[in-house]
Amino acid sequence: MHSVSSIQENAFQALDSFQIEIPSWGFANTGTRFGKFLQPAAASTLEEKFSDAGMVHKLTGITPTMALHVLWDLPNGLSDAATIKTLEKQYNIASGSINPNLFQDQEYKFGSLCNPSAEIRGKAFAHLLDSVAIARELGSRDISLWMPDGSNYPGTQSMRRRIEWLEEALQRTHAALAPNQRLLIEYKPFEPAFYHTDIADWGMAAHLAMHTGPQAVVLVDTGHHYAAQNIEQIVTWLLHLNLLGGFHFNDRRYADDDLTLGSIDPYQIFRIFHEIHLSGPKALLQTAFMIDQSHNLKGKMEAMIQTVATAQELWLKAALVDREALAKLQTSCDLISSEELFRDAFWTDVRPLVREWRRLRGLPEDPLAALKESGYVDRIARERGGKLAAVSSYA
Ligand code: PSV
Ligand code: MN
Ligand code: MN
Repeated sequence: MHSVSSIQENAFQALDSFQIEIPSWGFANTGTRFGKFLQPAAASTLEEKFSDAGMVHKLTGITPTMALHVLWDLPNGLSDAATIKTLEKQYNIASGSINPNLFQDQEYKFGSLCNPSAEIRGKAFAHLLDSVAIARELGSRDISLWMPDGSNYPGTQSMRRRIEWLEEALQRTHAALAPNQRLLIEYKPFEPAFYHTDIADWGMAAHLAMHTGPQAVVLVDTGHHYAAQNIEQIVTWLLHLNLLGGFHFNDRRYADDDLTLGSIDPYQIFRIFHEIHLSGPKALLQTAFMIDQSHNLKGKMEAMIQTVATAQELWLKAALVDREALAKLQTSCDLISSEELFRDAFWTDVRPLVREWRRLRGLPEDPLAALKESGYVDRIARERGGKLAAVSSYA
């Protein structure tokens, strides 16, 4: 039996170890292919995104970095880096992962790095190199690659040749990385391509990472799996292979819905976090926790803070699993006791512990309520409301 103070000590240690990156595109107006519902408080400039991210960090204390999408946030490439450095200081938010954009240009109709045209492949590769340079300039460790490449109809593309083109491009990108940089390879089973996708699952991503080089690792976006796939088992394999680079967290009901984390299945995230806790502090250092959500209907600030707080609670719940006791029960195949031990942690109401942790660190105990009281959303809605919102049309 653990004493109350040792539970609190472990809990606070777990909370101290947890940070999560927020995406710039989570503050902008996004939508579905059927349209967008514009929100007056949505950010349409880079400064507004930094301001929003800074506010989320101020209220939660655990989101010191913001992921940037090159085309949406640095339309002029490297020359925008100086502005970003000023904004970082002004709003107390550092640049996080750098996301190349290989999916919006008209030329990518038949693919980017896997396009049959050598010229278009070259253009996509040049964009990757630019993204590596931007990351280096901004001191970002991770370049987070997702590409939409694939095809819609059988027989219309050579899947085989496209593997070879991809392997080559990634190896050449790896050669441009600084020693402290990493290339995160994200997979997704379908959408926008509906017949074949060039990096469709974790096996393909893992192969590509191994083939590419030691600084290439896999990114798991929780929304990028078929229904009923065991994501924590995939995470376990990647940890075992030392190939897990990070996560894009979001929740889903059907496909890549990008709903707020834990809104549909919080137990799923708990089970993933349990595997990270099992792997120890080194695995944690190498695992980038990032949010990849766009809030179509919920208020953007509210949704982001709700997500961050939910992630924090689930991280703590997973930390509460008595892993030693669980290992013994697993060895003796005591099914009910082991499952109940696991579920007990999940069902523990950790919110009082998190509130206490926040209080001791001078943070608001209830960040969502603090956001409301601050009047921030009302103010930005007034200030930004008149402007036409920026377009980030695909998420
Ligand atoms: C693609 O669905 C994706 O998950 C990639 O990570 C993109 O960078 C992101 O969404 C854009 O929202
Ligand atoms: Mn993603
Ligand atoms: Mn996605």
